[in-house]
Amino acid sequence: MTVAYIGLGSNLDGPVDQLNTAVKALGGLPDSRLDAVSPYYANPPMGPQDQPDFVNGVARLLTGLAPLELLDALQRIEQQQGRVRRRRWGERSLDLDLLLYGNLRLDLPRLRVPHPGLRERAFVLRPLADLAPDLQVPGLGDIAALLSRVDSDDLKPLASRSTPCPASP
Ligand code: 5RU
Ligand code: CA
Ligand code: CA
Repeated sequence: MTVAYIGLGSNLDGPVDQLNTAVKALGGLPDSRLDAVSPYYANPPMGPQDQPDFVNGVARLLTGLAPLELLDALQRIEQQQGRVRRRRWGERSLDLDLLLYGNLRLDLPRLRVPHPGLRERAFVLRPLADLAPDLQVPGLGDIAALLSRVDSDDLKPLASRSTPCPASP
């Protein structure tokens, strides 16, 4: 079994529900066990800014799937949830990224691991650090040093991943 970290993102069609549904689907993947899910963070879009804020988080999966098998599985979950995507770097209802796969480094046409955007993205580094404060990112060093180099002031932790607000009395 290999420890894989999956980035979760959405800014369309009920982002928190999208992430919760995806987390359930991750838990059902063959030959795999969902190990932990970070808090979710609302945060402004990077790239094109004329789109809604995102909700982002990270899940940790123990898996016997090979990297490309896992990538296929992530893309199937995106499709099963009816992924809508309008333009490059634009709004989408669900984005699942394979961020890390053990200590592997991969540079394939379909898949680069560690994820090439990791270094500059607070919305990935912060939840990764929540799950694994002592993580060593292959080729990039320790997560705390990486996190200290980005601005995470705009990340707003959401109160809960899935518990609805109680009805007022
Ligand atoms: C350029 C810079 C393009 C950073 C992209 C997300 C990037 C995003 C996301 C937030 C994109 C790739 N912004 N922008 N969360 N994805 N906050 O998941 F990430 S498009
Ligand atoms: Ca992404
Ligand atoms: Ca993606």
